[in-house]
Amino acid sequence: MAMEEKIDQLKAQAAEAIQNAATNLSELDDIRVKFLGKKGEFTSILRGMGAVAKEDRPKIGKIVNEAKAQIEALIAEKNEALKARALEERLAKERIDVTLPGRRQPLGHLHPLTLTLERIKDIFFRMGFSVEEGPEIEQDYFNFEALNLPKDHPARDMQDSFYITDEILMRSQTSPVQARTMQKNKANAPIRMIAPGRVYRRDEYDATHSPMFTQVEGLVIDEGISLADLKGTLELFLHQIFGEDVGVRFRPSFFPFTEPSAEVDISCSNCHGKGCNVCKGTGWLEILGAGMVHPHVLEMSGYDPKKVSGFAFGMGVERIAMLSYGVNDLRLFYDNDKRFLSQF
Ligand code: 2NL
Repeated sequence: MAMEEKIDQLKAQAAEAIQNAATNLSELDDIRVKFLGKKGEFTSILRGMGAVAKEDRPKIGKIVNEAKAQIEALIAEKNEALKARALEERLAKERIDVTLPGRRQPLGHLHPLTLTLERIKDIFFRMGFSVEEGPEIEQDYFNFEALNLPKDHPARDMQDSFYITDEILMRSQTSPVQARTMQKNKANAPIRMIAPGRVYRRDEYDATHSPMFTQVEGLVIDEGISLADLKGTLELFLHQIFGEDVGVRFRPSFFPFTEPSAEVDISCSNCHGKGCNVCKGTGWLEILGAGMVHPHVLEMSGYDPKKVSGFAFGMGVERIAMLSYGVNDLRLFYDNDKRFLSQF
């Protein structure tokens, strides 16, 4: 019978298409629509049933439905096979080699200024100094007045400051921490302290200046403290930080809060005293300011200059770091460029 032949033919076509043509799930779906869909081949056969003799209709209908069921089964089978193959492909592609070495987490480290400050603190700690801290936003009184720098004192120009109000400023030195410590202490109680921290001055920003830098100041007060103690302490410190063979010299100078005052130089590490462009031909590098605490400063903070005396000093941590690491531009410490920082 022509109808039965046509159904057999369609079945064979569908089976072949499913077997060979379908290489992925969407192609398989196209085949399903083509044969079994609403406008598909088998639907059109069922529509053509009008032309079939009445008594033959149930038989043809049965054959069509069986054929459709067989094709559906083939599609389901192929569907499973394609899914399994897709999964295999994905597993092969996304395979993880658990024997590969892990990705290393880059480890940070301390900033060169922190490293330098730690070395400075460690040297003074071993000489029995305590480490004191204080506010960066400071009262004019502690920053200047208590240090023998009254309001109209010309030496205030030396460190043009950032004022917030007439009475409040960004501290221009860490000496207010010493002044606060002295005033907190009982009268004439001995002091052996350093005050490290950030200070602010209205300076240019260039290779050797910055409006913000790190300072360490020190203060020793006790009965019978002399210039010999100052020299011995600072010489010991400089030999520990720059090496035993470094030369140290003291030059007379002026600070409003010390009398007498000195500037302390070390021999140039670049030319060992011969004179070069680093030391501007002198063979020496200025590294510290120091002096015997002015009697006014002692008195103002409740100490009796007839009973006790003291010495004080100040240094820039950036300058020490530049000299010990051979860095020629201070701005490198603040740029946060990892190519620079990773070298320490
Ligand atoms: C420098 C100079 C110096 C002081 C700081 C000081 C503090 C008190 C009393 C007396 Cl409470 N003096 N500090 C003394 C001499 C020099 O620093 O070149 N700093 C970067």
